[in-house]
Amino acid sequence: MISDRRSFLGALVAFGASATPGSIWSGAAMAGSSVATKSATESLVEPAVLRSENGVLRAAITAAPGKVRLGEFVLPGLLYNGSYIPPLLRCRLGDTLRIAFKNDLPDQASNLHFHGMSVSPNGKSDNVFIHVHPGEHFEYEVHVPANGRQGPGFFWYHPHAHGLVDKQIRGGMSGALVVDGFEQLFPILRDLQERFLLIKDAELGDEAHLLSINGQIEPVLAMRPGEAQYWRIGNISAESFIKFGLDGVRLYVIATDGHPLSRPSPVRELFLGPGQRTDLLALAPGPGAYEMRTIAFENEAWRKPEPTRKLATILCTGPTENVGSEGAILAQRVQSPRWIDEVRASPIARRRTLVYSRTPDRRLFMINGKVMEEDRIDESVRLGDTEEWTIVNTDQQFHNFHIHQTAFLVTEVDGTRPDEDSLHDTFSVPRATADRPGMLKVVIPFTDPVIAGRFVYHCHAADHEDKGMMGVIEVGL
Ligand SMILES: [Cu+2]
Repeated sequence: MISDRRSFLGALVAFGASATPGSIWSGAAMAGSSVATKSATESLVEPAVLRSENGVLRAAITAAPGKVRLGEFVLPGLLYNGSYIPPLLRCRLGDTLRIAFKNDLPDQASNLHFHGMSVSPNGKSDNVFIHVHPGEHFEYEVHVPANGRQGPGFFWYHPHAHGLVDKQIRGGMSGALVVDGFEQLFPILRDLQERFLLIKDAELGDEAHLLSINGQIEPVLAMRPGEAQYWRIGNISAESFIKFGLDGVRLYVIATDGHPLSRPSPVRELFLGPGQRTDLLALAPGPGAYEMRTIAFENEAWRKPEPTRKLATILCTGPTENVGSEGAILAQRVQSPRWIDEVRASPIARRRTLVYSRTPDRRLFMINGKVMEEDRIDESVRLGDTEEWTIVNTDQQFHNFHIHQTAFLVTEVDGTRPDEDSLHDTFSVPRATADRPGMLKVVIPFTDPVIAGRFVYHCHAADHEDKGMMGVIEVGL
């Protein structure tokens, strides 16, 4: 739309982009304002990695304003260590994360949250009630239990200072966190190339936005014909619900939000709300170029779906590989006990209902009619209990449900019972229709002693969370 293009040019001038207007778009800035850019031919770049050594992951992470270059655009960002894709943190069960966090943002508090981790919410650990003010340091010390519910998997880190989260994640403050060892569950992974696809969404003004993978616009992923690769895809954007699929390449899910399936499960398309991750085996077809594209869907009843757009190109060239035949993939079975089996076998100690709503002017988003207050405890839960929570969405747009320190089992979505083979820590709550609210039912284990304490649950569309759609839970004896 023309108005978008004009304001866009204004933004580009303001932030010093060097592109000339004629070269900025190969496609139009579409209705709904997703922006198509010139096709790139850049190979996908893996994020930089920081690994634990001798049981300790030492990292210094500084939040500060900085410029972000995304394809042809230069934008003002809020960055960790000056990078739109900050270091991927890799540790193992039993390790301690010692992270020196410095807030060099000039005007706003921040902190760190370790999304999806079953670790302590107290003290210097994964404590979202810590506020690190501008100019201040905080030394995080997060112990990853060797023998708790926490297993190997793909998680992420981002700020959680209430009211400021959306702006900071959208500016670039989010990165990947991995607990290594997943290959012990799926031995085939030992032979495969591992790739991270970290999806972010940058704001370009006037609702125009720019989806990227590893900070790249429409990157190229090289595969050999017939090759299997290990893909770890994370939606680490602030608030985007993204449905997408691939031509040609066959996909088999092996984990959701870091939690293993019992066996690889073929999938044709993926729907990842903000905060969700999935681990997949990707099996390349014959030689050729294939596209990863978004799939249009109606996120908000009052807005037309955004048009489909390209996310990446999969380029299959070179000699044929034999490593990843479909038979070898489908023969994989997780032999060790899984947390999901414990959750399924646990009696429901209590049922609760959370009703999501908002004010018509969109200034307040609520759970059970209340906006978040850090000093109020909304739900008190007994350690050791497993509960069933029903999230009722009265709003005609998607929200999602995320709870800190524990995963959950999805048992019902809008009246249908999905055949779930893995746990989640974040899951989309369908929007209301004109006739009835959207509904998600989950079973949540509060069984790991390490999670005792005070933490939060919320919609992970960070704008909604900032505007109140969050509650405080206390798990105790
Ligand atoms: Cu929401």
